[in-house]
Amino acid sequence: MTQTAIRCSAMRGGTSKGLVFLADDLPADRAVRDAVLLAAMGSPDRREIDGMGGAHPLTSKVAVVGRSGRAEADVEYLFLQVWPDRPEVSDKQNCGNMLAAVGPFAIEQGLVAAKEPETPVRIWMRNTQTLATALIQTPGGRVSYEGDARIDGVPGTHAPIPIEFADVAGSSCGALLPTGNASDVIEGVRVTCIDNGMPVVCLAAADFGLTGQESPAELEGNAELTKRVEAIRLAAGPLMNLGDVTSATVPKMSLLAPPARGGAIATRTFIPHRVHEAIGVLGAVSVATACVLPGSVAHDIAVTGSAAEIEVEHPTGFFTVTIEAKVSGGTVEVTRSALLRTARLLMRGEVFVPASAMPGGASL
Ligand code: NQM
Repeated sequence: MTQTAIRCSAMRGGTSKGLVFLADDLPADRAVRDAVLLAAMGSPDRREIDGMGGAHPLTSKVAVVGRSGRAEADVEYLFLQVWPDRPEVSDKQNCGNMLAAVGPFAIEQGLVAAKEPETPVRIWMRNTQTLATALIQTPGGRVSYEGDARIDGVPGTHAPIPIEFADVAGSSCGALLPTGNASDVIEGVRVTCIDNGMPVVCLAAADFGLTGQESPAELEGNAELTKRVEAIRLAAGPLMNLGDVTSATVPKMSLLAPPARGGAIATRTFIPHRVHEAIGVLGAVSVATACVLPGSVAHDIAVTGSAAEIEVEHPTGFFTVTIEAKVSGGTVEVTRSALLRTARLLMRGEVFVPASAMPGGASL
């Protein structure tokens, strides 16, 4: 069969993995682009056997990177979630994990000149129209992936990639608290709807008869639970200014419980149908923000001191979020959030899609 070759890199970004493309290498037409990405990943198919996708939302991701014309940014990053088992590509959410791969990719591809010994890369996140700055290790003017930074959910250690967000509150929902309340009752359950970079519905695990220490497989296998959580999600969507979220990957649904391992709060997060083996980056930022918000479901459960670091417990460890916030009365204003990720270039080359998926592409 005649196939079309498209340049791309396979990268791990944080606890996620996917393909990273230069914007110019993909079709400009959105429908054609999506058909190409579905073919590249092997979707729709639960196993994504005929493509590069990893058969799980966390390993079926795409980042599209190009130069930015904005004064405040070096590059632009569009995140696309390729559903493994549905012929759908969604740009309705951001991804802070794949974001970690963007800086190294931009330097490797010559979009940003490396400095000595590290290079800040200012990234305009197109999904949420917000800015992140990632600091990439570039000793000798080359990206270094080696180092002693460890993030839970990834074996071994790698070069640290600290990432800072200036102001991501309300980036998808229009407000940090899109319903205007620190807590609401939806489908009879008390919830906190919050968006500090990722729309998240915070729920108390105890309200579902859970400890919050269950494994992702246990939670996914609990049909009654998944039905209730999805009913709350569908009702929360319009209340969070997200409209009908039936086929959207947001909001994320985070079941919260008191910390069990010395952190601030325990989480189990539906993203939104599979349960995350860890927690998403901006998802963790939203949960951490809820922890310091008086009157929220998270605030009532969390054990937080006065330190700016919030240790979010998840199924495979901890996610530490640094939050600088002004809490006054019942509101919170987050002035800065920061966290640590790592990333690695896994493969660079060409991905092949059937020529029928990309009419006019260079064929083999
Ligand atoms: O919340 C998973 C991930 C994510 C998204 C998800 C993410 C984020 O772990 O910023 O990173 O919640 O869909 O990659």
